[in-house]
Amino acid sequence: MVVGEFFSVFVLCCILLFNIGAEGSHKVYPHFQSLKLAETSANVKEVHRTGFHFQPPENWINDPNGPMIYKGLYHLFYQYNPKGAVWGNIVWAHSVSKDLINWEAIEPAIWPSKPFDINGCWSGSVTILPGNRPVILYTGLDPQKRQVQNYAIPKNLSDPYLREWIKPDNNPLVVPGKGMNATAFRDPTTAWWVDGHWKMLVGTKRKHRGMAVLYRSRDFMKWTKAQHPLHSKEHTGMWECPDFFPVSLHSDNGLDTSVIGENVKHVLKVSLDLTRYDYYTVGTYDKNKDRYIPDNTSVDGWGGLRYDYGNFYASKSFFDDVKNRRILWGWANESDTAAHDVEKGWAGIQLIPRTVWLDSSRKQLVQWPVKELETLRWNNVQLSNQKLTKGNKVEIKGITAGQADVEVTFKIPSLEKAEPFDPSWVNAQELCAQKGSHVQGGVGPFGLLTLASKNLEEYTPVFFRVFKSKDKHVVLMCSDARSSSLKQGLYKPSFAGFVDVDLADGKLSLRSLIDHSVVESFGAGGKTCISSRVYPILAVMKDAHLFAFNNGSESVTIEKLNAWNMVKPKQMNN
Ligand SMILES: *[C@@H]1O[C@H](CO)[C@@H](O)[C@H](O)[C@H]1NC(C)=O
Ligand SMILES: *[C@@H]1O[C@H](CO)[C@@H](O)[C@H](O)[C@H]1NC(C)=O
Ligand SMILES: *[C@@H]1O[C@H](CO)[C@@H](O)[C@H](O)[C@H]1NC(C)=O
Ligand SMILES: *[C@@H]1O[C@H](CO)[C@@H](O)[C@H](O)[C@H]1NC(C)=O
Ligand SMILES: *[C@H]1O[C@@H](CO)[C@H](O)[C@@H](O)[C@@H]1NC(C)=O
Repeated sequence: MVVGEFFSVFVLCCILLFNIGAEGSHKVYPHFQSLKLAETSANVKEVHRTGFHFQPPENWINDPNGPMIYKGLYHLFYQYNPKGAVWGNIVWAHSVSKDLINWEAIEPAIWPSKPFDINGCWSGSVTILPGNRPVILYTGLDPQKRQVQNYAIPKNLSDPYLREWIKPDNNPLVVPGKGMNATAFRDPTTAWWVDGHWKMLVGTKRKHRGMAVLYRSRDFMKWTKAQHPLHSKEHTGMWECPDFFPVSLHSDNGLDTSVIGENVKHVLKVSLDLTRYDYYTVGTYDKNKDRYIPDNTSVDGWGGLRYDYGNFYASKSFFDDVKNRRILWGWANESDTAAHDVEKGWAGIQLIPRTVWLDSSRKQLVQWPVKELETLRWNNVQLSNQKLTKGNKVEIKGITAGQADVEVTFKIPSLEKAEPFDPSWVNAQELCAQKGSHVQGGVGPFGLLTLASKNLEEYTPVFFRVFKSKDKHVVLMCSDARSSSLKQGLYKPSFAGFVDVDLADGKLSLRSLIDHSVVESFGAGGKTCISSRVYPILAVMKDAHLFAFNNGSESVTIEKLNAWNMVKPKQMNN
């Protein structure tokens, strides 16, 4: 197809775009689903392509599925359209890795082929059964487009790559029961084993009440629905991709999903289709009543804690029993139009896998990029004891600022000048929109200007601002995309979250992973995380710059800053 033809088709598509509710929450672009542009300029395709994030060579991806470690290899499956850069034709693509960083793509694991998944193979999880036998639970769409829960097993357990999967004919294992909404019943969790039963969750809703329904089985084959959901919450809408796992009270180590007892708390995460963010609570699992009760320190629903206050959805965790850690994968979509995705030929990335554990406050989780990421660091640049007075900025030179890992600790000599906090400011994103990096404050804004053009025509500031409320300080963290690109028509939110941190030592740390079109940031050692997708047109490749800045009247000091170039992984699916 010549480019001219493409554009006339494209105009037509724009007029015809429509959204079928029953297809989950992805807009359906039937005309784009199988469309590949023969001639895509290398520039369009490559300038915003990530270097060290997980991304297949082309096409659409969404939810990470069934992550696990098996015989020394990490496996990641993910929702993938083999035919185009918009959602559709979804299969379970499959990649393996020795280190979570260098990935090798192998053939898809499952695709629609049997009555119980003929209309779709949607998200799910892996459970490792005794005897080291992984089994996939996933949502299939049957001939009536009902969402049913199926299983698949490896054909050859001696193959560490688990290349081939069998979908036995006794599927589906679970169908939507009487009174359940068959088009809102999906994403089975990893099952856990307690008191002689396997238990697993499926996300659903009843009217506007979101819920995680619980199923029990003795043999993993015959499943019975429990009378009550494990948990539900009114007015939250459809719960997608529930994830339920224990965290240790006494250590940062991860735990197998079946661990239960005195020394653990449980975490329930749900992806709220209505807001498209991942929320979690910390709470208690009562195994006898099969109920989960969030702690009174965790807000339940969409005012609650989020894994990431930016672009991060449909996440899934797994227990790595070799390194004793729980690892979390999350998907970030594009912030660009579907038409531009088609032009680029790709859409969606997986964010860097994160180790998660319970914070010592026991009120929230902490997340940090897996240690293996550091093997890509190269060419370290350092700064220390650099004072930044109001309006000052300092450029971090000597690294490729378009693809970098930067860690900085700021020292705040005094909190006296902190601006008063208005208790009505409950929405961090709105507050960040009001008080961006150019709105000078008392303590802050200070932080990094990532993916910045030389004269700041474009930049994505990631920064803190400290307020004083009645009895404590309130710390706001922003990753503000509003000035990220001169290009029109992009989604440029002022993503932000609050950071529950003790400022007694006067220190605040920030780490940002910068990778051409993504800035993934970890505030205060991973207490608050924010990921933004941005598409600068000036601040690209060699023309991207990185600065540290302060725009508060209180001076702050860069106690220590380390930045590294990031080399491309040796293998990245291509
Ligand atoms: C199973 O996998 C192992 C290891 O890759 C291989 O040696 C063996 O030939 C496979 N068996 C079959 C039946 O394919
Ligand atoms: C079932 O869920 C679908 C998808 O969210 C929704 O469009 C439909 O209204 C729901 N049906 C009922 C009876 O609630
Ligand atoms: C929250 O729960 C704890 C026990 O877990 C209790 O000691 C505390 O009083 C509760 N706080 C509120 C505000 O209900
Ligand atoms: C700092 O504030 C000044 C005054 O509003 C503004 O011109 C400048 O752009 C700000 N710096 C950043 C990095 O936003
Ligand atoms: C990612 O894209 C933006 C812009 O189109 C939407 O606003 C988000 O809802 C969407 N996020 C997800 C998880 O689909």
